[in-house]
Amino acid sequence: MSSKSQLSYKARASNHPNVLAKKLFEIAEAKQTNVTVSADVTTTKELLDLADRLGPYIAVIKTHIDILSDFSDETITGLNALAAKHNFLIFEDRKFIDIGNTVQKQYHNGTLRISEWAHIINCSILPGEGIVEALAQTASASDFPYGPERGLLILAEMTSKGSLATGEYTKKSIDYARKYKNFVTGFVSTRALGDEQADSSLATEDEDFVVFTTGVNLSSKGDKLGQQYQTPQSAIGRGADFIIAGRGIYAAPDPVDAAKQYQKQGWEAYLARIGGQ
Ligand code: 5BU
Repeated sequence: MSSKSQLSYKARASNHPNVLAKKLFEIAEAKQTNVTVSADVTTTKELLDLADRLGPYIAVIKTHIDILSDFSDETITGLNALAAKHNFLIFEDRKFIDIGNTVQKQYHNGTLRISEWAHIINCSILPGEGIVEALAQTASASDFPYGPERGLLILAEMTSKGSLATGEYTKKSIDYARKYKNFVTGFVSTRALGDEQADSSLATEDEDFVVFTTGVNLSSKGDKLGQQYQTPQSAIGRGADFIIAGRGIYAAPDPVDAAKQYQKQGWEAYLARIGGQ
């Protein structure tokens, strides 16, 4: 577990060098929630409706914007307005995985204009270091107005059965995060990632990557397509700073009630981890 996992969100926000990590911890502290809802619905109306109803209980909304059947300017305007209204960040789970030149075009402009509205994006490092460098370059371009409010999570591990994001791949994820730490806010992983044979010469004393863990569900152990679940307690005990739940919340009989339940359990597990500071 990272040495910073035992600290409060407030302490970690206080002088975090990564602007987006600081913002995430500030939101978690202010709203007393570490829940990210994975809003995997397929129309703009459903997405905005969920974002508005669940907004008070979540820190982040995670989207798969390409599954919407009716994506338009209205989707972006609506999401942005709700993010401001409820003080949450938007994470587009696009999982970029291509050569640098292509991902720059997929991230910026294009039909989905992801760089305009998604505070957080993620990528696989399967293509090598260039993908991280390319995305960081786009976000720091002098004509890109949102630069400081953008961050990248490296997909260091996956929750699905038989995932190949392990071993050397995970170690390299740590190396690249360290090398591009201004833009890399943290990881999507099933646990906090320590040194484990990554290149420790790249580590700094103030290193504090944010860990997002998907596959969190209170009532199921998995699905029929290889998804594997753990509870909020287990994810946070293993080092998750933010827990991501999809069907456990949006497909519950009452999504608001479910969001409140994940918020409560996630927050209690966090308090237990930091020892009630
Ligand atoms: P679920 O309904 O809670 O199973 O949804 C999980 C979400 O997290 C879904 O949007 C996936 O695409 C996403 N996900 C995941 O399940 N596992 C992973 O390792 C990663 C993302 Br990365």
